[in-house]
This record gives sequence, structure tokens and C-alpha cells, in this order.
Amino acid sequence: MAAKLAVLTVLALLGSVSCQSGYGGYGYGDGNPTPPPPPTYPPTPSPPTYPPTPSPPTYPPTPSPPPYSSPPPTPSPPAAGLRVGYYDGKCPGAEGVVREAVRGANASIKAGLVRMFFHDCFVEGCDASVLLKPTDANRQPEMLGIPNLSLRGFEVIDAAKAKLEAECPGVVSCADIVAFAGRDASYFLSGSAISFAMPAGRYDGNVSLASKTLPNLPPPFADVPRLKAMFAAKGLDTVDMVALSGAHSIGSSHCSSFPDRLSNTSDMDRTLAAKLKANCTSPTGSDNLVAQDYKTPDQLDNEYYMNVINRKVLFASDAALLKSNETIPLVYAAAISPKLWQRKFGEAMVKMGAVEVKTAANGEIRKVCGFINNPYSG
Ligand code: HEM
Ligand SMILES: *[C@@H]1O[C@H](CO)[C@@H](O)[C@H](O)[C@H]1NC(C)=O
Ligand SMILES: *[C@@H]1O[C@H](CO)[C@@H](O)[C@H](O)[C@H]1NC(C)=O
Ligand SMILES: *[C@@H]1O[C@H](CO)[C@@H](O)[C@H](O)[C@H]1NC(C)=O
Ligand SMILES: *[C@@H]1O[C@H](CO)[C@@H](O)[C@H](O)[C@H]1NC(C)=O
Ligand SMILES: *[C@@H]1O[C@H](CO)[C@@H](O)[C@H](O)[C@H]1NC(C)=O
Ligand SMILES: CC(=O)N[C@H]1CO[C@H](CO)[C@@H](O)[C@@H]1O
Repeated sequence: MAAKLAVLTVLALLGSVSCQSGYGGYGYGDGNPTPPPPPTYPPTPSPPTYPPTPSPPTYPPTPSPPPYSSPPPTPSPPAAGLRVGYYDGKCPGAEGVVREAVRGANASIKAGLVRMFFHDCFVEGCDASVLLKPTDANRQPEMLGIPNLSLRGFEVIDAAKAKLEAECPGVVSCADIVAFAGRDASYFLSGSAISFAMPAGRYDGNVSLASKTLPNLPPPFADVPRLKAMFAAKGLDTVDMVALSGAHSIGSSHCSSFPDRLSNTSDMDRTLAAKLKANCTSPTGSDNLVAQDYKTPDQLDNEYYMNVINRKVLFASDAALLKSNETIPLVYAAAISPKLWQRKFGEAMVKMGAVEVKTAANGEIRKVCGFINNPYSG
């Protein structure tokens, strides 16, 4: 165990050095790269919460007490105006229409829908600003922002919207469709294990700026203080942040999103790094896609947390969760208890769905999700 801790310490220290390479591909490294984080975590990962019981080498010993248990599980109140079953009277089939549209998509598109919800909510609030296409009045919407790449699933949203406009015109917002779709994709990709009610009643915004993406979306080289700060800016806490990071058990990433992680100074498992290197080496120079979760790539499950513990995650931001005394217990708790993590994931999705939502006073119900209703009206 002592040897293992020593190794962890070395790797943790190496990790703090490895976050500085450029993220050339998507320009993540442009501008002012944040200085290397001061090693705020203790030099030795503190064992207190995890008695060194001899368990299978990669499996975490039982934490005591489960960090998730305090504070008691109080479902966060939905934002003002949002409520479960919002469309029951107005358009009873609404949630069913979205669910069927999502059901028909393949696993990569479903993963894209989970990420789309996150990107929508973190930039201008959950108001479908992520869906707006470039127009003469707004040539640089969010979808042209640097972190947009691999955003996918727009066609699923559009199909659901078209069907809903036919059934109940002008009633169901695109922001709610994105929220339902993110929820439903989580449901299908988890084999229905993640099943929760999503409050609705969001209105669609009319502001969408590419320049707002980088300052609001955490970069893949973020450390825990930075991740915490960026989630806190949206009213989400560390528990939410760690729970939502489990979404990196589905979908894929471009190789250019983690160039620093393949070098031999990274703390990534060497075997996985070698495999990724092979998959990322392209004779044509194309930016290949690799799975986020090398083990169960299409299942939204707590495998992500095992991958964090085993150093088999793509991003420095994933690996960082094992380097802070605040997030370590949450990672282990999620790795140990799928049910606990599934519940926390659902709660955090609902909380994320309440970020800066618009109302009838400052939003509209779009007719088409890619465009605001009256682009030239004042
Ligand atoms: C904690 C901070 C986060 C960072 C730094 C981050 C970063 C990234 C990056 C760089 C990619 C790969 C993009 C590409 O190269 O194509 C990605 C993919 C993905 N992210 Fe995150 N992300 C974070 C949080 C989240 C959250 C909160 C969710 C949803 C709840 C999420 C869901 C996803 C999904 C599903 C994919 C795969 C998308 C696909 O296959 O199309 N991420 N993330
Ligand atoms: C985490 O570590 C910091 C700095 O080493 C320390 O000040 C803080 O009390 C620790 N927090 C917990 C919850 O252990
Ligand atoms: C998933 O569906 C999309 C859109 O229909 C398609 O472009 C993509 O090739 C499909 N991916 C897989 C892995 O089947
Ligand atoms: C890491 O890579 C560098 C450059 O490729 C090499 O010089 C060095 O020996 C390697 N170190 C280890 C520990 O493999
Ligand atoms: C790497 O490529 C191989 C062969 O195409 C594929 O089977 C494997 O899933 C890929 N690995 C990752 C992590 O994408
Ligand atoms: C956008 O919405 C705000 C708030 O409702 C409104 O004041 C503004 O005129 C709208 N702008 C456009 C271009 O529609
Ligand atoms: C999916 C998508 O809209 N991708 C766009 C991301 O932004 C670049 C420019 O920064 C566009 O070329 C892509 O089409």
C-alpha cells in the first residue's frame, strides 16, 4: 500500500506538470494558458476515508462514510417557472415525441445529445442558444465556437421539433426539447438505469455568440480548482461536477483534444496511451476520433470512475478528479455504487437544466430551432 501511495504521489505530481501542452487542434491552448496549478492537493493522497483493505488491485476499498450521504439527498428545487409535466395540459405528447426521436438515434448521436444539453446550459443558460445557425444578423453563433466540434444530434432536435410544431404549434420550446433529449439519451445509454423527471417550461433565447463558448465551457486541461470555479459559476457544486463528469463514459473525442496526455510525462496508463497513440496516428493527418471509455464506450455507466482510478481517462480534467482531496472521495463513491452515481447524475442533470433559464418575459418559443423567430425585429 505504501508503495502504491508513493506511486500515486509521483504520478499526481507529474500530472500537475503535464497540463501545459498546447491544445493546438481546437485552439484550446491559444490565448493565455493558465499557469500550472499550485499543487493544492496534499503531497500524499490521504488514505483516511479509505482504510487500506486488501482488495483487487484496481478496485477501491470501501469509503466510510460515503461522502455523498451528507448533506442528505434533497432534490434541488427546479428554477422558478420550471415544473415536471409542464406540457401535460398544453401538448400531452411532447415528452413522448422527443423520447421516440432520441430512441431512433445511434449511440454516438445519443452521446452527442447529452453533451449538447451541457453546452447549451453552460453558455447563455439552457435556452437552445447552442442550436442557432449563422445568419447575416449573427455570423458567429455558439455553434461556431471553438469547443463546438463533435457537437452532434442537431437533426434529432429538428425532427422532434417538426413533429411537435405539427401537433401543437408554438408550444414546445427548443430549450425543453434539448433538455428532454439529454435526459432521454441518458436513459437509453444507461439501459434505463438513469431515469428521472426533467422539469420544463424553458423559453428560447435569441443571443448566441461564439465568443461566449471558451469562457464558459471548461477546457480539457482544467484542474479541479478551475473545474469547480466554472461549475460554481453556473450554480453547480463539486458533487454535481463529479457526477456529471461520468458522461465521459460515452461518446468519443478528437485526438486533438488531449495531445498532452499521450506523452510519457502524462499520468495516463501506459498501455492505454500506447493504444491511443496508435489510433491517433493518421497517415492523412486527419484528427481521429477515439472512444472516451475504452471499456464500455456506448454505456452511460460508472465505469468512468474506474477509469479515473485506473488512469485510463482521456483528459487532464478527468485525471484531475483523482488529485484533489475534495473529489477523490466522490470518485471512489461513484465507482463503488452505480445506483448512488445514477441518482446523483440525474439530480445534477436537473440542476444543470435550471441554469439561467428564460421565461416568457425574456424568451420566445421558436418556430424552427435553428433560427430565432424575428431576426430583424428590435
Ligand atoms: C468537467 C468538464 C468537462 C470538460 C473539460 C469536457 C470536455 C470534453 C471534451 C474536450 C470532449 C471531446 C470533444 C471532441 O474532441 O470531440 C468532450 C466530449 C464529451 N463530453 Fe465533456 N467535458 C466536460 C463535462 C461534460 C459534461 C458535464 C457532460 C454532460 C453531462 C459532458 C458530456 C460529454 C460527452 C457525452 C462527450 C462525447 C460527445 C460525442 O461523442 O459527441 N462533458 N468533453
Ligand atoms: C484538502 O487539502 C487542503 C490543502 O492541503 C486542506 O487545507 C483541506 O483542509 C483539505 N480538505 C479536506 C476536506 O480534507
Ligand atoms: C450514427 O448516425 C449518424 C447520423 O445518422 C451517422 O452519420 C453516423 O455514421 C452513425 N454512426 C454510427 C457509428 O453508426
Ligand atoms: C520520454 O520520452 C522522451 C522523448 O521521447 C525520452 O527521451 C525519454 O527517455 C522518455 N522517458 C521515459 C521515462 O520513457
Ligand atoms: C482503436 O482502433 C481500433 C481499430 O480500429 C478499434 O478497435 C479501437 O476501438 C480503437 N480504440 C479507441 C480507444 O478508439
Ligand atoms: C431578443 O430578446 C430580447 C428579450 O426579449 C428583446 O428585447 C430583443 O429585442 C430580442 N432581439 C431580437 C433580435 O429579436
Ligand atoms: C458542428 C459545427 O458546427 N462545427 C463548426 C465548429 O466551428 C468551426 C469553426 O470554428 C466550423 O468550421 C464547424 O463547422
